[in-house]
Amino acid sequence: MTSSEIPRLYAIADRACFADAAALYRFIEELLAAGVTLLQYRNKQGSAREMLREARELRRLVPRIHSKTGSGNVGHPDVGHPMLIMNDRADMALAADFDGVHVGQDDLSPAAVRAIIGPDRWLGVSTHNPEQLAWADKTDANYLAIGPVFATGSKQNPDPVIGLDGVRRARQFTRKPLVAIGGITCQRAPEVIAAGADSVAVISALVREPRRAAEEFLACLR
Ligand code: 3NM
Repeated sequence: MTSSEIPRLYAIADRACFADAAALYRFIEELLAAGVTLLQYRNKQGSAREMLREARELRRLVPRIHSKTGSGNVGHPDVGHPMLIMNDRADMALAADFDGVHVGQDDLSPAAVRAIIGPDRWLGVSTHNPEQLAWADKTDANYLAIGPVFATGSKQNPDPVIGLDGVRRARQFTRKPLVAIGGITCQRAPEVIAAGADSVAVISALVREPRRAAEEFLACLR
C-alpha cells in the first residue's frame, strides 16, 4: 500500500461509545452509507466471546463488495471494498475474517502479528513519538499511526499531545502511510492532512450523527 492508497478517513467504532451491540451495528451501517471505506472495531472491555460475536456481525455488515452506492464508495483501489480492521487482536481478526489488525505498543509485536495473519491482511501500528515511529517504520506494518494529535477523551492514559508539529515531525520518519489520531474534528482534519498525515482516524467526532459527520469529513478531505 502506498500513501495515496489509504483512505483519508479511518473511522473507529469503539464499543465503549455504544449502549448495546445494536447501536454499534447501526453506527457501522451509517458509516457505510456515507461512503466510509476504512473501519476499525475497537473493544477494550468486552469478553472474547462478545467480541467475536460482534466482529462476525460486523463482517457480515461490511461486505467484501459493497454495492449500496456507486463509484464514490469504492474502498482500497486494489480490493474495491471497505477495509475492516480489528483492534489489538490478531486471533479475532482471523476468526472473524477481518481485513487487517491494528496493534499498539503493548500488544503483540508487528512481526508476531504478521506471522499470525499472513502476508495479505493489513497491519497497522500505533506510535506516540519519533522513537516509536522510527522503530515501527522498520517493521512490515502497512501503515503507521501517530497520536494523540489533540487532546482526546476516548483513550485511557493517552500519551502526551503531539500537535500539528508532531505530525510534521512524524512525516519525516516514514514513507509508510501515516494515520493521525486523537481529538480530530472535521474542522481540524484538513490541517492535520496538510501537516503530512495521509489519513485521519476518528472516534468521538463520528458518534453523534455518524452519517452526516462522516459525509462532512469525506467532503472536507477530498
Ligand atoms: N489512540 P477521538 S488517541 C484510540 O494516541 C486512540 O494512539 C490514540 O479518539 C493514540 O477521535 C485515541 O475521540 C482516541 O479523540 C481517538
